[in-house]
Amino acid sequence: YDGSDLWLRYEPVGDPGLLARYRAALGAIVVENAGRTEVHRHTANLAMAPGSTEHLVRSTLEAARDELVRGLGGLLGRPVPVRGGFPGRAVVVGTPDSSPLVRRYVPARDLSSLGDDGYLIRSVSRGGHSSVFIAANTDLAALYGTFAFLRRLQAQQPVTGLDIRSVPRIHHRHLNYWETERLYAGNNTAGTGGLNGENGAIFDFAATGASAALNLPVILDRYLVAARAMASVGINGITINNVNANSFYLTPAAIEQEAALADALRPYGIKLAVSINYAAPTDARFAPDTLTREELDPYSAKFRDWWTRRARQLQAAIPDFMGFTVKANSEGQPGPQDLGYDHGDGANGMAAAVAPLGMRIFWRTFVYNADVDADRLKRAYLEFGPIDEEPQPDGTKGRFARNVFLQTKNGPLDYQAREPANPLFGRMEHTNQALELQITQEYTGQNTMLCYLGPLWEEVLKSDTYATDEHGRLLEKRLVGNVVDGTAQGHPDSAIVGVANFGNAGNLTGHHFAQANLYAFGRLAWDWTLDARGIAEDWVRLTWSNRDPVVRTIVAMMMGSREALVSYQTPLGVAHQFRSSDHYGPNPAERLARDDWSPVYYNRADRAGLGYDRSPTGSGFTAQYFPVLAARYGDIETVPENLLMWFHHVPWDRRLRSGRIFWDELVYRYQTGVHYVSWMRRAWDSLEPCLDARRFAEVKAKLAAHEADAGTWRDTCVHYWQEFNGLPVPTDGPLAIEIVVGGRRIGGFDAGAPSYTIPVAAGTSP
Ligand code: BDP
Repeated sequence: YDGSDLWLRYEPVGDPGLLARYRAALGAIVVENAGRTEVHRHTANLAMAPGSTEHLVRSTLEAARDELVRGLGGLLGRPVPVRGGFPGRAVVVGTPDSSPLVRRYVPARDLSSLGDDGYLIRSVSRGGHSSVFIAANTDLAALYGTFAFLRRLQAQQPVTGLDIRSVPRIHHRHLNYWETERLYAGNNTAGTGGLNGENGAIFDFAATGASAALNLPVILDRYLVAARAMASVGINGITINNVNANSFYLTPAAIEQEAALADALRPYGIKLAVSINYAAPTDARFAPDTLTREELDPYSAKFRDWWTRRARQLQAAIPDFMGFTVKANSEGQPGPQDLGYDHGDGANGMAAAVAPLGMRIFWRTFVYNADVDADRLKRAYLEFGPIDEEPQPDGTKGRFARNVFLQTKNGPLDYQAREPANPLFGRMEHTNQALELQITQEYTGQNTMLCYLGPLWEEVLKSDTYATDEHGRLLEKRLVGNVVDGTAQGHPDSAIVGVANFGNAGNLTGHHFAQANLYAFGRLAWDWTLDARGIAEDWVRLTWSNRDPVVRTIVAMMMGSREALVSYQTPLGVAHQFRSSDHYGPNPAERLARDDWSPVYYNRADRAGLGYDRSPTGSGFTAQYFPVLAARYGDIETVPENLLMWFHHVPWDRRLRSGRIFWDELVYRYQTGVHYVSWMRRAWDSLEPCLDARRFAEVKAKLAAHEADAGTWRDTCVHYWQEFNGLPVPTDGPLAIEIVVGGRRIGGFDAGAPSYTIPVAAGTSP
């Protein structure tokens, strides 16, 4: 088995008793009126590659029916027939609109609170037989319910006596697809061509040529696996190109291909958006419809009309096109500031251009400029905060238009393995905010290291902003997740975005365990209150095995993996020590032309100590947080140790909570991280008899490289710090590693004293 079906494997149920029960309960599939909507407009461009096991479906209900045929057939080890009528012992899928059975057996009031995306799964008895109803208000939600039901069987949970209801907390659950730029995920060079040498991307566009059919059919089967995987966890949109945007994606040749892609993804509820360059109107490819640089004025009719025309073209080909993602005045990209305007002017100009078409603008807040403020982290709030506060003529506050989302990375720096939450969350009261997480492992081991990001995201989503009202009183329900889902500030619209890791590798993500990050993102996007451990367990059962010892071991490996990575790469809050060429290996000594791209800028190593002082006596960045956090982070006595160097320059001999001095503690952390990887390698080896040969061997090979590279991180960093402090490296006693989640020990290994604990998902709150 090569991993190419991700978690949609549908392996036959191994336990004979359970198999018999499933077979007895699930005798037929009933999806009334499955073929009634025709959703393909560009079908001429779509065809499967010869020998593909995927096939095109025409409607969402057809996708649900086919998934049940595939899933139940696989799990039950024999075909389950599709039937009309009401045969009993059936799985019935539909909406009141599509299905007379749903109208008859599911009371309308039970559906009324499900919204457009929620579903219910319930057992219904009739004539001595029980059937399972998967019902919703829309076909898409019925598809979500179908996947959730199949997940139950995959994880060997009961399928009788069901009464399940699930509604997502966040409306827009999107991926941003950037692998075209640096290929961190599963890529090899055996692509079929692709735009500008962007081999390795899953969406493989032909740069030239009249026919949109040029590359699509060859890889359509892979798109459909990706589409099913996305839909199975509720992802409902994707921005298909890099944020450092190439305007090709707005040209007619590209739009024709995007339309074909949109058609293939539409039955699965995945809508398209495109990243744009603010100065696209000046691009010669649009001649004679081009503007001059001076005409990029966001208030001018010329500028707005240009974008309206582009949006119209897209909408004509893709009726449900979502809008644009914009990286402006960030890392050299053009933007409204080039003409003396601010982000509010620029975002609103574009928003006005697309609002009549029902589209949105996702405007990124990833801005920094160390020439203006010495501390790069301060820039985003300085640029966006005042616009959010600005009084409006109608008496309200905040200038950003309603159809603008500000898209903000979880931390104030750049997708590091640990960051405090971005201070923009909680402070931007009057603006729609989308949380942007990085699924692809740019800074977390890329395609080589096993790093489960669930704990990182859980930590962020459950971080308290400690927001206060105008009297300084703490407000209720102000976790980052509450801000993102709109409940904290009463925003009706909400969004979360994951920068995704599909490539053209057979298993789509390169490292088999990178699939877990995609899965976890989707599950958390649906319900951010879930815990990362439970998600990991689900994923392991769906992807690897249902045998309890195997599940326990793999979950334990995953749950400690991120904390281990933090330990051997950037322990105790030192950030961004990556070599600039690839963001994979270490280079703490690197000094680049730009200060704020340089590891030395972040580590500030000197004879006195290590770390960046952002306290009131340093850069003062801590003041951007609400008072509780500002005080906690600003004081070296109270800052959480896992963020120590994020906020303070720490003396080498400072005594830490373990009783060790800072230098010794630092070295122990590096050691611990490497030891953990060695333990993961041994734990994996112990699973050989229980796992399929190919994937076992592939992960084994990755873990060997992982272990070596973790050692390189430790050695490079420790030796470099030593050049400043001249202190001896403390002897490496054997370590006992415990993996503790939420106070509960879930695994670890004992190699003798001194004992050492990796606090998993301990969070940055106390
Ligand atoms: C950085 C990446 C760069 C992205 C940038 C961004 O290295 O490729 O363009 O983030 O988010 O981490 O815009």
